Amino acid sequence: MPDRLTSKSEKSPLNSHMTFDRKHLSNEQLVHFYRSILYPRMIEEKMLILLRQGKISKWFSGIGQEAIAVGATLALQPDEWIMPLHRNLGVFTTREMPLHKLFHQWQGAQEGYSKGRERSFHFGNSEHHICGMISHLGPQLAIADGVSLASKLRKEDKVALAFSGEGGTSEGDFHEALNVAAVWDLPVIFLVENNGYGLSTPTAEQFRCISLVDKAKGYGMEGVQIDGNNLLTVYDTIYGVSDYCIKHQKPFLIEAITFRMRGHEEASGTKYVPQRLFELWEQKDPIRNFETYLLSQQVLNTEDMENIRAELKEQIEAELEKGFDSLPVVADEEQELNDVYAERTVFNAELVDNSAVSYDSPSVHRELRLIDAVKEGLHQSMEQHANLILMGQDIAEYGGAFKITEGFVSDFGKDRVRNTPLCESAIVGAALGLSLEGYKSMMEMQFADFVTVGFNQIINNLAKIHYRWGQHADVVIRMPAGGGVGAGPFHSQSNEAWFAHTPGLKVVYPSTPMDAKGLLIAAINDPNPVMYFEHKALYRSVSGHVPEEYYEIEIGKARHVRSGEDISVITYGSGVHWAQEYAAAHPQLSIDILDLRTLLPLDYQAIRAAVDRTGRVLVLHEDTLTGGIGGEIASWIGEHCFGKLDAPVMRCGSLDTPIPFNIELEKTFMAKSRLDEMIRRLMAY
Ligand SMILES: Cc1ncc(C[n+]2csc(CCOP(=O)(O)OP(=O)(O)O)c2C)c(N)n1
Repeated sequence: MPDRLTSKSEKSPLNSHMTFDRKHLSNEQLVHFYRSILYPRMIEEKMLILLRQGKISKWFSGIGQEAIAVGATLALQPDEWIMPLHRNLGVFTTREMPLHKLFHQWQGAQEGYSKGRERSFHFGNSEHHICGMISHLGPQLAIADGVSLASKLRKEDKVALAFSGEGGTSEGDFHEALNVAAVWDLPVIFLVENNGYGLSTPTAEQFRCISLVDKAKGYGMEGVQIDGNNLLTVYDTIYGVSDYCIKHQKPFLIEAITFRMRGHEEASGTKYVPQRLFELWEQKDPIRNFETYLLSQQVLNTEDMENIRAELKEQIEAELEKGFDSLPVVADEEQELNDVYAERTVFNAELVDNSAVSYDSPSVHRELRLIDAVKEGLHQSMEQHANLILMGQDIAEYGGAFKITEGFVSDFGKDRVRNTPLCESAIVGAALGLSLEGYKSMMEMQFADFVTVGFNQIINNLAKIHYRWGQHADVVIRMPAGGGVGAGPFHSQSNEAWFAHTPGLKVVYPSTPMDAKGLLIAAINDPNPVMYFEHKALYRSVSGHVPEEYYEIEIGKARHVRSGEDISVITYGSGVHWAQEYAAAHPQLSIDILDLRTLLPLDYQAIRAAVDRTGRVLVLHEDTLTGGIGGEIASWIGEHCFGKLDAPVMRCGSLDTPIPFNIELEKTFMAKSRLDEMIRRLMAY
């Protein structure tokens, strides 16, 4: 336990009498602290008026809890990351974000931090080292793991701090983030603001432990419960804890006891809270108590305080005047679409020129299995990018479930090839944290099926962050997918369509060894989150030419596999091989095959060309039929190429059932079993 944690006040946080211990803080510092805590309170008081006047839309009040946000921020260095929540205005003001810009943000104005795309505190800013929340409670915690891992890898003396409400501690993300931080010895402070209620739910209906801080022990970390309304206690604790975390390279859990003096948000009221609690906590108001202390220490007198208030009031008015002066939002479709993805700034055109990697004229012919091509692409990427970190279950010494990273630990070391606990959500979150700090990362899902437990981070954090506040997520998630291996409903799914529906992600799905290597390299070079699907049944069954050099296959470009005149099969992954086999077995039919290679973004030009070549299109995929990407492609063709069609676009997908274990059942499930019938129907049309 750090020395600085021994002040008297934190031992009995619920005593209504508040004692302050200034330790070595000078009068100037105390005055600075006073201004820092008063400012968000005065801003909020003003916001409550503006809310009533309909000038802002929603407000989550932090009145009564300011000592936590302000004390914590004062205790950290300005370049240490903080992941605040909806009541933590004090973090934003203490990091000196200009109020007029914050006000633009709250109004949804173009000049705000999220260009009007996000509400209230749901934004971040790397200049201020603040990564704001998404609406979902919990995912912010693991992002702190990631930025902290970055500092640890760089051997920088830094800590990261993530907030949670006591309600948020019930989320699985809380458990995962604390566990990963503990196992990886990351200097992260997890700061729980226990304000008694999660919306209307009191702590008695939220958890059964006596104190949340008791959970620390379960994770193998230290923890302390403090009076969250005592500014100096919060400051001193976090100052000391950050020292401890850095020195010992350990995480730490702090439970700050406080109370929410207003409703969950202004519209939700406080009827469910007994009145006596308000009366009790009124006595513990963090600002009034601090004022009493400053007066008693003769640091300030009442006139000084009045002057400070007047000065802050003037500042707030001036800032709001600027804040109200925003331009009307003019929606520009193109701009909106452009901001979904980060631009690739470091772009080596030579890598995607691909003359050396042509399928037709291989420089030096060398055959690799698809699995070896994935491995080579990953290995060369590790050599190329010193800042690329690999994470996944059993990927270090064991080499991963499919042995793709076998030998990587001896080549690149355990810092960069990291075994993870079984915490998919936290690892995706940590990958985002690494990206905030300029790292690239690749996470291996042991099986694509397990992505469901990391889904929220991918769909809501990685995919949306660039559009929301301009931060890229430089993350590749490798997804060993697909069936045909008799592995049943949870080790065989084709779940690419879940992601192809999510703006902000890129989805690639190679079918050949050459593409597997080139697309993986391209995915790692891309600053956006890329879901990289690799079909398990193709790993060892498909071999092909793979150039030795480091090269890319451009994301978003389909491959014309085979020319034909009768029918175009538009497909990807295993479908490419089914279509090729079918074409070889039916030489009387002239079959044209297009391998999409990327499912998001789709190569519409190549799709149009495939329609033009034959006028008859079958979209084929291993994924189940309903809601598969085939429906999207068929619909696009109907809309844009109707005049070129000689028959309706047809789809061949797998049965709309979970994927069965028994190999005979699986055969019937698979789209391949209906391919002949669908081609005959289409040709007969
Ligand atoms: C995953 C998730 N579930 C539900 C909600 C809806 N919700 C928003 S705030 C809130 C209460 C949160 O309580 P707590 O974590 O104690 O924080 P507090 O609001 O008290 O600061 C709930 C249930 C949400 N935002 N995210």
